[in-house]
Amino acid sequence: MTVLSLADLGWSAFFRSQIGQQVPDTMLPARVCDVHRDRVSVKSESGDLSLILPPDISAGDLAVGDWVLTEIGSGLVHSVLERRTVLRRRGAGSSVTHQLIAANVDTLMIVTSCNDDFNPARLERYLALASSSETLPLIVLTKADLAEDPGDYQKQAERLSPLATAISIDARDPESLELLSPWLKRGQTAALVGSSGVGKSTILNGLTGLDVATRGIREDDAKGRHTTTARSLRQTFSGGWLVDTPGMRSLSLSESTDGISKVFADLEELAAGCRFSDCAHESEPGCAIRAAIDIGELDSDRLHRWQKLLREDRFNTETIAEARVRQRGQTRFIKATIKGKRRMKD
Ligand SMILES: Nc1nc2c(ncn2[C@@H]2O[C@H](COP(=O)(O)OP(=O)(O)OP(=O)(O)O)[C@@H](O)[C@H]2O)c(=O)[nH]1
Ligand SMILES: [Mg+2]
Ligand SMILES: [Zn+2]
Repeated sequence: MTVLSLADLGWSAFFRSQIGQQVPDTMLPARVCDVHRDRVSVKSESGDLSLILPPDISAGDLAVGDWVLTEIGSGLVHSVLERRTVLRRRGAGSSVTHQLIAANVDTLMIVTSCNDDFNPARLERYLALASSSETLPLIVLTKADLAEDPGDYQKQAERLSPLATAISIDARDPESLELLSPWLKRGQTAALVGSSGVGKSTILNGLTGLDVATRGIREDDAKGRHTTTARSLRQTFSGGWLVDTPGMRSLSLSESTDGISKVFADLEELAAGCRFSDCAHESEPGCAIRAAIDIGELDSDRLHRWQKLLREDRFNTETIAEARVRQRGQTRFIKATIKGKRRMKD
């Protein structure tokens, strides 16, 4: 087994500054590669370890890519270091909690295919996620080998935002995968996100030499079969780190207003020129957005996608805030009842 240095693992001054000038002799920093129910597998300068979670840290508090400290010989996670970046999404269904996707990621590789999976509204969501989590977005268009004109998908993707760079590849071809290596230099971390069946694990296998399971998509609608079920962090041939994730059915945003602003910077700029500051861009006089649509400079679909994301973000942010208040209220209520009962007994 090759011995990895802290720098190889992605360590930087940001993490060192949290524990003083030098790592204490008794402590070992380690990077989380897999999160299990009661333990994490990590990589460190002393090799691979499996660390048990102490009672005050639950699996949901940890993400792949996290840096933890362990007291040498204890076999336990001692503490989690503050994250430089964190990717999270709103939990599925009616849940009002956040789910961690990965931590300390430099590049968000937004994977979609040159087929029916390609969807501007979904890409904009991922771009907003990249922006609000301060990771660099890279749109990776797979299955270029099956498309008549992959360049067209690339152009459509890059038109979505001033932040977007798009690359089209055949994920099964090692030469094509080389195009991703500038984002995976020694110690750099990228996360693969996107729908099921777009080729995330195929990319991981090609760049790491691993052989994790991949599976064909349904012929009729290009949908995948949710082959990958857990997140993992693995080292690439080029010395970078790649997070593979299970395909997401949907990405629900909350507390991402900043991210949405950046992805739709052009629309925000236009809206600043509307006569009314609360213009809804419908039929108000002096609306700069409608004017841009009328002369064909702006696509009305893009306006609707922007408004929809803003509404959703506002709603989800409010529900999360309300739930926090509600939870606080509930705790107080339970305590009050317990006290009340005691008093009755006295
Ligand atoms: N022709 C072609 N097939 C590809 C390409 N990328 C992936 N595939 C195939 O697409 C299918 C799905 O790939 P996976 O790598 O399992 O997709 P995934 O994104 O990991 O899917 P989940 O784990 O379900 O989220 C497999 O049969 C791959 O061989 C590509 O660029 N070209
Ligand atoms: Mg997979
Ligand atoms: Zn307007």
